[in-house]
Parts: sequence; structure tokens; C-alpha cells
Amino acid sequence: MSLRHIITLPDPKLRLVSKPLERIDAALTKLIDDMIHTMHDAPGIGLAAIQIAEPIRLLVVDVARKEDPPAPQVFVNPEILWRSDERSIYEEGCLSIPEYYAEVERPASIRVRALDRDGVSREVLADGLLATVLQHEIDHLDGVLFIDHISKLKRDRVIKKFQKASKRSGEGSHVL
Ligand code: GNR
Ligand code: NI
Repeated sequence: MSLRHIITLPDPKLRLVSKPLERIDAALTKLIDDMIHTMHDAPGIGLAAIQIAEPIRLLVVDVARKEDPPAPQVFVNPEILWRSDERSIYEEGCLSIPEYYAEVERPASIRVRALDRDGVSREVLADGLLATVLQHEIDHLDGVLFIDHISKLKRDRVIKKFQKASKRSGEGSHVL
């Protein structure tokens, strides 16, 4: 298993709309294992493929408590079939926006259909933290970040901070 580099703001790839997967083959299974490894190492409770620069509709989550054994779940081509009217608020963070946290309001429960790592279609009724993380990850597949759900003032401030940091370190100097 390999650890993969997680891209961060202001990498423009984070704004791509990821493409559906046509098949689950050995290369994809390897990528899934690398994503789970990368998520656990970070550590994070979710990771979308675009965060490792792969623009495909694949995400992994693991909301097991620290004292319990790891319980990664894989979602290929996920679709949200239903959202509750009830909302809940969580403080969110993102491995692609390091060390920034903000409260986001989202539907409290959702029903999601996706293929699992064996290509079997499954439906999951998620609530609590799992519902929030799945919505955060599915947003990534559409180029949406959690800061798009906060005020424009806060969002612009965060984006500016990461643009400045990237210019200072020179890593963004090749970016338009
Ligand atoms: O590790 C993560 N924690 C988290 C906390 C609250 C809401 C969403 C998340 S997802 C995040 C990892 C990440 O960036 N996934 O895309
Ligand atoms: Ni994220």
C-alpha cells in the first residue's frame, strides 16, 4: 500500500467535477486501498479521490471511534437519493484546507446509493457524523468545498490566506 499526496488549496484540481467510474478492476482496488491508507494516516474520517488528484467518483469514509477497530467504507459513483428536511450543524474541517474549521449546516440524514469495492450496488441510510462526512465527500466529487457553505466573507478570507501561503512557498508559482 502506498501513501498518496493530498492536494490543498489553491490547487485548481479541487474544483474539477469528477467522472463516473466505468469498471472496478485491479488498478481501482489498489487505488481504494491507497486512499484508505492515506485517510487513516492523515488522519481523516473521509477522503475523496480528487484529493489525491484522481478526478473520479470514488470516496472512502471511516467514522469508527478511535477506541474501536477501523471500519472503512467505500463508495463508488455515489448518488444521494433522499435528504431529510431536518438539518444538523457540525464543525467541519478538510484535509485539503489544513487547520481551518467552521460550522456547516446540512441535511441531518441522507439515503445514498453506491457501488462497494466489489462492484455491488448498496443503499445506506446515514445520519449523524456519517451523513455529514458523506455529503462533504460527495461535494468534493462535484468540485464543492465545505467553505462554499459558509459566508462569502469567511470563504474569501480563507482562500486568500492559502493563496498567499502558496506564493510565499513558491509551490504555486507555476499555477496561473
Ligand atoms: O477528516 C475530516 N473530518 C471531517 C470533519 C467534519 C466534517 C467533515 C470531515 S471530512 C475530513 C476529511 C476530508 O477532508 N475529506 O474530504
Ligand atoms: Ni474534504
